[in-house]
Amino acid sequence: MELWLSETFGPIRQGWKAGKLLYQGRSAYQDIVVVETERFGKMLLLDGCVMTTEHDEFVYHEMLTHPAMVSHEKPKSVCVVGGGDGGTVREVLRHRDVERCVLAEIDGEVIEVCRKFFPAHTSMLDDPRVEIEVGDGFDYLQKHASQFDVILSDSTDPVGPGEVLFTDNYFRLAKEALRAGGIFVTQAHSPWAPDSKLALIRNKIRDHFALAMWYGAAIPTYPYGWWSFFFASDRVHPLSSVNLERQQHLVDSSHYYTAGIHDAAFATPAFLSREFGSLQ
Ligand code: SPD
Repeated sequence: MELWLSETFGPIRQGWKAGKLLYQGRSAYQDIVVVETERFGKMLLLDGCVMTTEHDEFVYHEMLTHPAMVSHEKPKSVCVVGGGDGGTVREVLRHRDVERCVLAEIDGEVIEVCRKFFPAHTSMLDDPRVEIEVGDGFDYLQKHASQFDVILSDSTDPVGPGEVLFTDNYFRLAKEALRAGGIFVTQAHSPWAPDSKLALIRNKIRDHFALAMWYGAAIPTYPYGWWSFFFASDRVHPLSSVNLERQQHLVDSSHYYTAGIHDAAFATPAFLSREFGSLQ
């Protein structure tokens, strides 16, 4: 008998041939499931939404992290909001300038489950530069004004515990938690989603930052296989501020991120510009 696992995302359903159910539990915030899949290895789902898999995680984690990190002149202090699986922290620590990386994750059980089932994701969580803050990322930023060079919002989607991380107040706090010249990046849904919140997210970010640029990446296990991010800053432009030497060093050991991918990711397909207006 074949077992299939699926995620329903509005009017579409994506499925994966599944194997063993490795973990199923309920934390104070959400349902946590880890399951074997044939093509993507172990998969983590929170409240039924795919968060990460062993075999395609590098796309999302590299693309959430590196465009901002190579564009900042010296990213010493970084905060990852959400991201309890550890993949984003691992990518942040590939940058030699980083002295401090705070992981502000609301659900400590996600971190523990991932430590057990996703050792490659969590491999850098015990690095001395990492501070793990189990608690509300929103509250954390509120208490830490002007501390970070880069803030990466590695949230769930804008429903449930992740909803607050797409509000106007959250974007304001992110801005206030940055030092001058800082960069904020958030994941931002699929551009194909019929209820796509791209314009809403862009507008809210632009209320607080001079620049909010959309970029995309192909992520096979996320709904529609194509995902969005916003790069926000007051003075750093991702296409003219890249440190080429640091970028090349990174590319040598990346699985997805390259100089070409960096530039191409910021190109907006015509239908998106027509539907949403300027995303750049
Ligand atoms: N629809 C899935 C979006 C998930 C974004 N965050 C994933 C966490 C991986 N570190």
